[in-house]
Amino acid sequence: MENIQCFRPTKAVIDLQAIRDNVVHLKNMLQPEVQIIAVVKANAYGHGDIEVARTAMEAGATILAVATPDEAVHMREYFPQVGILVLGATPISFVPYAAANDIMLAVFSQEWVEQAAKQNIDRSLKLHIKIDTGMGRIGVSTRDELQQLYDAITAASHMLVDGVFTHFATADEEDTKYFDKQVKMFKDFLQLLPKKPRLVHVANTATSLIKDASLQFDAVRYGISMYGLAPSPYVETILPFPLRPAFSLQTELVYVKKIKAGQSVGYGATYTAEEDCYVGTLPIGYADGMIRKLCGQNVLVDGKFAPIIGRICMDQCMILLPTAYNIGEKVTLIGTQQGVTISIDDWAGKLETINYEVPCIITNRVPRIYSN
Ligand code: PMH
Repeated sequence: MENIQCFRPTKAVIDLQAIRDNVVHLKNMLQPEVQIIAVVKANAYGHGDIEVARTAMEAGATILAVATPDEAVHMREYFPQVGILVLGATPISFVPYAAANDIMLAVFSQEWVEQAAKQNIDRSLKLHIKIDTGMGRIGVSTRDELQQLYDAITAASHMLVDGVFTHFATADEEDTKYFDKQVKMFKDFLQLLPKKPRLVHVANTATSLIKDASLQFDAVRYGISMYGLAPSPYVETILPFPLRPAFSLQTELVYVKKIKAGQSVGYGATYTAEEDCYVGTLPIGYADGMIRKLCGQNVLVDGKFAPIIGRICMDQCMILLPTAYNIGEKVTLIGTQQGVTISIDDWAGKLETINYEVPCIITNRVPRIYSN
């Protein structure tokens, strides 16, 4: 895809080579026959789903996972051949499209299967049974439910148990008690299936990076590590190889002025200069996902830290400059300038959240620009 034209200098620059390198490293950790499911839901964690999917597949991924039917349709338009799995719940109304377009669906309800079986479909629907081993989100959680679900699928013509999977709640933590319980339950449930489906998959990034290789089964589902981020501070300390973050956020100074001691900046006049200083205005605000909680966060100008001052506006915010700079000076909000880095993890700390959330909250108004 061509990089789109944008006039405002605010952009998220996505380093596709970083994603390629991350996937290649991840692939090297796997047994040769294990497939990579690239988790590209939520616009590839805010990075841009089509470009990330293409890059991940060039580097060795063979299946794409999304969260919703609509995301699956979007993927199918760009990738007519590749396996696409919907990880979340799917309404019955999507079943005909899924069958006709070879979309794999997560399934966890016998009633859903019975309803789906009544749909007019002429090609086999590939279903992945979701077992809830402790995440408490979606999935069958008793042996009876599993048995009934399995029987309902095999009784229906045009339906296939293509896969079985679960998701771990604490794979990124040092304490393995809860994780081990989930593993045991999954393995026990797997034994109940009369026939092993084509794709058994349980591992997310943390499971694959720091747990037993036997949990790779037939495929692993890589999300956060593809994007070059660690799933938790604990996993960060024991990464088997360095990850390369792909997401950076860039803009430019659109206005610079000198203010006098005592002058204030922004809504509510919450910042008042203690001495004469230079203030820069950036064309990015909370409508771009830079929410007001980021007040005080540093950005980089000329390789130097400059804090956001005053309240962040909808489309703009102000920074305290170390000295006078020209309009057009490059500003890095996330990324590296002259060897100095502000990371997604820095933002996550400031926002009191996890790194996963940060690129996801940068809204679509910020164009994603790709570098190779
Ligand atoms: N598999 C499932 C079912 C997931 O929901 C996710 C991430 C992954 C794999 C990939 O995990 P990773 O990014 O840690 O590698 N899902 C979510 C979520 O729902 N909220 O945060 C991450």
